[in-house]
Amino acid sequence: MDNKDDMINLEDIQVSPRGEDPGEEEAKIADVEAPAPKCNTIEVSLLLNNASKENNRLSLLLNATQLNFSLLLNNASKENNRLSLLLNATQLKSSLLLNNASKENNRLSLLLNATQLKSSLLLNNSVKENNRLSLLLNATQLNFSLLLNNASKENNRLSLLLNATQLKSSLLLNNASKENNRLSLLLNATQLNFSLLLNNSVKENNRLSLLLNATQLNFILLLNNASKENNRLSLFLKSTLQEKKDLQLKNKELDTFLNKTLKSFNVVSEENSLLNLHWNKSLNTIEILTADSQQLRQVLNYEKQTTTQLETENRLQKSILFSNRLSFLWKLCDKDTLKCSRCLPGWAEHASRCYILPKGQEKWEKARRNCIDDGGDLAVVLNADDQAFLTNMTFQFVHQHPEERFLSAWIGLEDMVKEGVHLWVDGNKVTWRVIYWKKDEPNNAMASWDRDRAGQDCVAIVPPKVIGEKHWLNSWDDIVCGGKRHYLCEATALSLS
Ligand SMILES: [Ca+2]
Repeated sequence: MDNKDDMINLEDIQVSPRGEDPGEEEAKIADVEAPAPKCNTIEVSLLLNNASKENNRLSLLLNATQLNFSLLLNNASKENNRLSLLLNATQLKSSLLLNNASKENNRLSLLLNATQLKSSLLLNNSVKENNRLSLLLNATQLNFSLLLNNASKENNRLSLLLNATQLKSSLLLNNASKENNRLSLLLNATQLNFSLLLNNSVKENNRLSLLLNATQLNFILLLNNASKENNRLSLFLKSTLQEKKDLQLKNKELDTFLNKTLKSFNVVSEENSLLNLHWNKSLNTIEILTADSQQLRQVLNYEKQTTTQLETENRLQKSILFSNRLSFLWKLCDKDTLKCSRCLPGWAEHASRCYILPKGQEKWEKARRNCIDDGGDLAVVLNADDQAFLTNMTFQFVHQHPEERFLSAWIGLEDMVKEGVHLWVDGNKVTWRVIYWKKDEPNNAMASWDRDRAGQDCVAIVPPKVIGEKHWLNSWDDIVCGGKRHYLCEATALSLS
């Protein structure tokens, strides 16, 4: 804090202290007092005015001074506080420093003690080392004396060794002489051995030449074998080359096959793409068909409604049809399908007529009555087609009913009134264009059992053995009317027009 900024500068206040220059003031007073006494009142008022101004100035000065003093006092107080804080901090630091110094002192005293301990230990060690060195010195001196003693002993030993060596030399010389003799003996023995070895080498040479011959022989054999092996290998090489050629051919074939397969693959790919196109078209078609199907369902529903109406109408018509007045129709019509035949069930239609060949045999008259009861009569042959149809019916009946005894079947032709004049049941005579008698018929033969001697007046068709052969249509035979036979009925077919 700068206290100067807070202080009022006393120099800025223009004050002349009273009595600064008493001479000048006294001169002014003298100048005032010098005029006439008329001016005394004015002078006194001026003086009073001046004194009042001076008094004001002084009071202002006093106030400023008091203010400065109080500011100074305040600053001093602040400075005092700051100093006291500084003093406390300093004291704290001093105590800390003192504490640290004390610690350092302790540390140093400990270090000193440790150093003293180390020094004493070192001193102790040095004393011990000194003792050890003195002992070593003594030992060295002792060793030296011992070495000296040993050297003396060695000297003695060497002189003894010298003597011994000299003795050994003389002995060696002697031994060398002996060795010389031994070597000469050995030389002789060696020469003898050499001659023996020479002899052995000759023998060995012979043995080796024999071995050489055997080896040459073996070599020739091996050469022969090698030649054979070579031939075998060349053959193997040829076969291998052939196999190689075959394999190359197969490889070419496989390449060709591969190319074909690739072409096929391309074709299949193209077909696949075509199938995809077809598939897409099919999908479109399915969509169209689905729409059509919906339309058809609508149509179906309409048809169902129509069907219901028609069924209602049908029931109405059925109720009419099933009435007693029209009951005969149901012999010819199927009640479920309402389909009607022109002939009754079991009857066969031919040329707008209906025919039947019932099981069982009857005399001609009884047979005709049965046919009339069924709404018809015995069959009448009007032309070749009728004859072929009826003859075929008898042939088929025989083959379809092998359990039945079948001789022939009555037709509606007889000559009971006048022998030889054959009439149809419809009243017409037989014409020459429509006659189909079997060979040698009609012969009107008299059977032994025919007591009435009536002869053969009724005609029947005898089934042929084969259909279509020559004369197969000629199947009529006249027979005694009282004999029992199968029979052919004929009725008019229903006309729906
Ligand atoms: Ca006959």
